[in-house]
Amino acid sequence: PRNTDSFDYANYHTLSEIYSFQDMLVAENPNLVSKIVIGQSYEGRPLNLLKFSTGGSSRPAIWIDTGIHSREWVTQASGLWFAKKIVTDYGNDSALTTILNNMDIFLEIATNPDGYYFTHTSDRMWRKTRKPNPGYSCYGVDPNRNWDAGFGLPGASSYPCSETYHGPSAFSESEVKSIVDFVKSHGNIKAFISIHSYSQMLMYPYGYTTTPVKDQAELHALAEKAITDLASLYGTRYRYGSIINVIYQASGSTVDWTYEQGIKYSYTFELRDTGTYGFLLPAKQIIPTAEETWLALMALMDHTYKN
Ligand code: ING
Ligand code: ZN
Repeated sequence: PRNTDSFDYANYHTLSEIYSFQDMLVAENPNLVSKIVIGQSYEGRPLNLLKFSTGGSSRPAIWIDTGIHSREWVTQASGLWFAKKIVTDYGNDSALTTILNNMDIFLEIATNPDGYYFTHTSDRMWRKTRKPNPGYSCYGVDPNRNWDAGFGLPGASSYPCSETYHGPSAFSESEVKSIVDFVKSHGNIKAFISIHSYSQMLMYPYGYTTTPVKDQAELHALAEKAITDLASLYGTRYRYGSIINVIYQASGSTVDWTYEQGIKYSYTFELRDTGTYGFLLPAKQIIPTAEETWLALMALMDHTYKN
């Protein structure tokens, strides 16, 4: 496509198509969208953020990431749709316009680019990063077990060939460390939303312990509102609650760390479906998935703005 209007949101795209989409969106919307390179992947690919901002400096911000697990293709595809939705709705949808007149949105679509490339070229079911593990013939660390919140506790594996290998140390993966450095240096991120698939769940911390977070009541009520809005479009049913209660014990995960950094509205999604197609969700479900998820994102962002 020559522009983001003719981009095919209803199909899956390669990494290079995602990168060119990002550059097109910036070129078309120079007063709203910019690209920030926060680092590079193990194999040297750029880690790109789209920044949606109408001005100010270090405004309170919302973070959204997709694709930290490379095989979860509906998440990167939804991220592309969200990016276009933001530029389309700004100035037209009053709720989103108000949010963007006061806050910035950061969107990392290809959060694990090496893994995503590998899912297109070698192994569609690749989840982890692509860094070699010294002394082993298997590759990669689980970037959702590599964060310094309960790092290495039960809910991750110390075996390098495991799909949930936590890595040699917290933040060993540049894909993770680059986000950590960005979040810390920004210092004003109010909501952090990390998007996975599949299982249809909306969860908040913790994953590594059954101890409830101090904001449990508020996070639970907001999750219920968000999944109710989501279901209003196509009837898609989500479960919600803390990670450890809703899915399983998981240590070193993204949003446990962001919550412990003081980002109260730390949430993680598992998008469609519940297992019929799993990671291989048919492309015809991309737009409906993105549309319904957007309603939940708006609920989370609107509450963040108002609190
Ligand atoms: N599931 C997640 C995983 O990393 C999860 C579940 C999400 C755990 C968020 C902790 C935090 O195991 C998938 N599908 O990746
Ligand atoms: Zn995942």
